[in-house]
Amino acid sequence: MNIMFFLFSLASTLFRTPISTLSRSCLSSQHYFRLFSMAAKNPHHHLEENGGATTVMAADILNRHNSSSCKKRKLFDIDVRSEFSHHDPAVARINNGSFGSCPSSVIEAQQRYQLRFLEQPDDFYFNHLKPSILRSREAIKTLINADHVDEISIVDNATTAAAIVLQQVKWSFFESKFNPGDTAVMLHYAYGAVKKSVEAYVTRAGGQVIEVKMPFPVASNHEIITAFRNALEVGKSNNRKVRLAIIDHITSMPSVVIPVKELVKMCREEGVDRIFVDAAHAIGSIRVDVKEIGADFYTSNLHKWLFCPPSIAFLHCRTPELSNLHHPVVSHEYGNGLAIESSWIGTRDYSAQLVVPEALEFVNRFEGGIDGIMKWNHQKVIEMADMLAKSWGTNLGTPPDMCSSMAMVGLPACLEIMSDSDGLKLRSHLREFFKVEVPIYYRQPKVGEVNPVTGYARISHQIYNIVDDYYRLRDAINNLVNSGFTCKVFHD
Ligand SMILES: Cc1ncc(COP(=O)(O)O)c(C=O)c1O
Ligand SMILES: *[C@@H]1O[C@H](CO)[C@@H](O)[C@H](O)[C@H]1NC(C)=O
Ligand SMILES: *[C@@H]1O[C@H](CO)[C@@H](O)[C@H](O)[C@H]1NC(C)=O
Ligand SMILES: CC(=O)N[C@H]1CO[C@H](CO)[C@@H](O)[C@@H]1O
Repeated sequence: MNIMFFLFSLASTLFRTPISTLSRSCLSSQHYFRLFSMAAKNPHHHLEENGGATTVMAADILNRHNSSSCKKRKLFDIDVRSEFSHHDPAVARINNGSFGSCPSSVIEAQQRYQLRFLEQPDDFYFNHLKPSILRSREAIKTLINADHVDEISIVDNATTAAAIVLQQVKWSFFESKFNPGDTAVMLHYAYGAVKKSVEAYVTRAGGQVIEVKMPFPVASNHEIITAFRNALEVGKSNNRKVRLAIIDHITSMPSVVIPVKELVKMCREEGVDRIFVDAAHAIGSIRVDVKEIGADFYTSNLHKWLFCPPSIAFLHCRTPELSNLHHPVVSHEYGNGLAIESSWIGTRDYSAQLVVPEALEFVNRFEGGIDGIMKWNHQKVIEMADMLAKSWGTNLGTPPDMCSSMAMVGLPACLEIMSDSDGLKLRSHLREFFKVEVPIYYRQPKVGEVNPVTGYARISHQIYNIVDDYYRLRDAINNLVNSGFTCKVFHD
């Protein structure tokens, strides 16, 4: 972005903000209590600085609790806005779960890496690329409590990580380690792209797939654990073996936090060969401890909730020396272990993979770092979901402890959402006429259900969201309800 434009938008935010908004934000946006040491620091750090932990200044801590330091907190507000000033200000996109977000300090760091490469590609390749990727892997290792950096590979996205694991399963069928008809168990709500990958690699290699029918709305972990146990029983029937379990940590649609630790334990007890946790949404939105979870493979994107640019994901492998995993695109490093294979798959832009330390530096400017952000987003998304459900006379799709930084809120039954297509069209309608971006889940009603809630909005909360974003959604829906709108209008 043009630097003048950047400065201009900063200044306009600074001067055009009405006084009433200023005082309101002091009262209502308590979240800026949580942001500190931002204004005092120069966000334009350099590559040479190795991204050590940001030190917290005593004055900032004091100011957090100082109710008369309104002006200072307001600066924090502006700081957050300037970090995200490239976002379209006209849209209340409470859909940060889908594509994530990247602050400008991290984008700038990424651009410095890109320039470094273009300035002197050979120098970058021979002297900087590998150590920089290693630095990102080290940071991820610490973040997810892995034992050794060899367990961490960086790949483009969760879909690629799934392909890596599933191709290995495919080879086990081809090399007769697995028998035709052996099974893979996965949730019915597994991510669409991952389901297609299972079809492409597992089904086609002779495996059978058992889908776990999960209830939604869901009342407790217990319901999921029971459904999973039943699916494992089916998977083992007729002398078959369950070779693979694919477990989402947070399902995408509907969004539900799955009790992975319990399910992994159950799989181990039942002798499941390999356990893959698809945690595309997890890092930065819920606590991740790969040792505690104990799966064989665990992947998460860093571009969804950890403020990295698109796209970067890690794949954690518990026993890298035994697992024989390979990057789906074979290049020079084939056979040198997945982490090394993945770190050079040819000439391309690796910059998104290099800025993990800068993204962590960004989150460390907040009270409590990433844990503080997770706690804050979770608390706020529940608060916003409750507010919406109360206004619409509906309920949440899950109890709060099964929400991450996303929550499912029932939409009024009178909207008559009758299909996936209705949900998609209502979403477009909200975008077009109300400038709200929110994904909508369609749930098939049970037979005989009276006035069923068939639509759920998946709302996200990220640090820059304000309550007005959710009021916009609330009012848009109430407006539709009051005007007698139903999804039938989409059918003509
Ligand atoms: C559960 C789950 N798995 C996989 C993915 C795919 O992630 P990507 O598009 O980054 O490969 C997503 C993305 O939303 C997801 O929610
Ligand atoms: C609180 O903020 C005011 C105004 O910024 C300042 O004068 C005062 O010293 C602060 N008090 C503490 C305890 O930091
Ligand atoms: C995921 O990564 C692969 C390469 O590893 C790339 O081809 C694909 O476009 C990426 N998909 C998404 C959704 O980013
Ligand atoms: C990437 C994305 O959708 N970001 C949006 C998250 O929500 C805020 C507040 O509504 C928007 O300003 C961002 O554009």
